[in-house]
Amino acid sequence: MSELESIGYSNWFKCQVDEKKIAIHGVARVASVHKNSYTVTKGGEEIFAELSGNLLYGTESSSDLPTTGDWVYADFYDDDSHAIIYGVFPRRTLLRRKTAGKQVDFQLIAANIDVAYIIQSLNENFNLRRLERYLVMVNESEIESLILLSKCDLMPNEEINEIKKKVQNIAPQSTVIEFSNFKLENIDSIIGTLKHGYTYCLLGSSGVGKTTLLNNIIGKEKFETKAVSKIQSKGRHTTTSRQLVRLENGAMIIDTPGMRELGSMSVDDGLEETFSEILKLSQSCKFNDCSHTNEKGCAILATIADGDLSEQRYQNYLKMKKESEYNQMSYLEKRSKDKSFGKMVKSVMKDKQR
Ligand SMILES: Nc1nc2c(ncn2[C@@H]2O[C@H](COP(=O)(O)OP(=O)(O)OP(=O)(O)O)[C@@H](O)[C@H]2O)c(=O)[nH]1
Ligand SMILES: [Mg+2]
Ligand SMILES: [Zn+2]
Repeated sequence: MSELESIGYSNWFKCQVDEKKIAIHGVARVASVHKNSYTVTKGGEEIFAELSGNLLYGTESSSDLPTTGDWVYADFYDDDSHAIIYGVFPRRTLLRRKTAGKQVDFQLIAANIDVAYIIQSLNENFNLRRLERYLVMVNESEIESLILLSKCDLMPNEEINEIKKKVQNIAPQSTVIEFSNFKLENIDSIIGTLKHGYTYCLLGSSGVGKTTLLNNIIGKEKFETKAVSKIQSKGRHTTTSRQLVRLENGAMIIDTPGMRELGSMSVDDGLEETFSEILKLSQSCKFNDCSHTNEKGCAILATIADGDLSEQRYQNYLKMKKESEYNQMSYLEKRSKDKSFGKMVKSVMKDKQR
């Protein structure tokens, strides 16, 4: 296996190669993103990198610029001490969220992730609705998800089991593992889910214990293999940027800064997958165009009435669906909508003045 293959350069990416670019450039993976620079790796040391002028000034959307986990075309200089990036490979998966504000703009979280670890702490941070939001974001990109409940040292077992049941209810397909960074509980089970050549991402609010978990994983790995890799020994994972870390066992993990709030997301497929039982129910409503608000024969309302579907979960679904519909409109669509809204307001005002 080549060095690139060992850091995730699979056949999928080889098939996406741009023949013209590959003829004149090398290939590397983005390990971290900084304000005006990047680091990239070919499997060994991280290499300082900058964007070519064309890429920097010729790119229309910030979403087309490299993010952590991206595969890029690059030239290397002075014994691989620095590099220039010329282009970004198509992404197999992409984690992104809508930025605050009216304009349709996305903040990229990471690219080419195979599995996302969604982390919530069992004590103060636990929130099913927030978990649903993360699941939707992850499902939208066909990334597998695993749910980790942190700080289990702070909660009695019975309560943990109650919470796990609730989580399993909204995410029947996902594996759910409770763990403690302090007591090192289930850290080995988590390490057991990390596979060679795969890329993982730690997601969750600030303070849930993502970085502590990563350090525990690295620490355990070092202990068990008694080998220290160059990247790991630097051991500085200040979580202000997204950093790709390569483990001894060949898995890669990206730690991310905690997200304050998870903005509305561009979703649809993700919604359908996360709320699949609601979608299924809607197919047995009596009327095809059922709005699930007051119709007789509405399967969703009946299920809520029976207590088999939580009203809150349904409301969260409706809210996210609305957000998603708005987000899926293009910028121009939104502007014209806002304009016609403006016109309407004006004409209403005129009518009033008459
Ligand atoms: N009780 C308890 N506290 C923990 C555990 N894991 C982490 N903490 C504490 O939680 C705090 C936050 O941990 P971090 O690992 O920095 O959290 P993070 O998710 O990386 O946060 P950001 O980088 O801000 O996104 C620290 O004070 C940790 O000591 C745990 O298993 N149990
Ligand atoms: Mg952190
Ligand atoms: Zn209905």
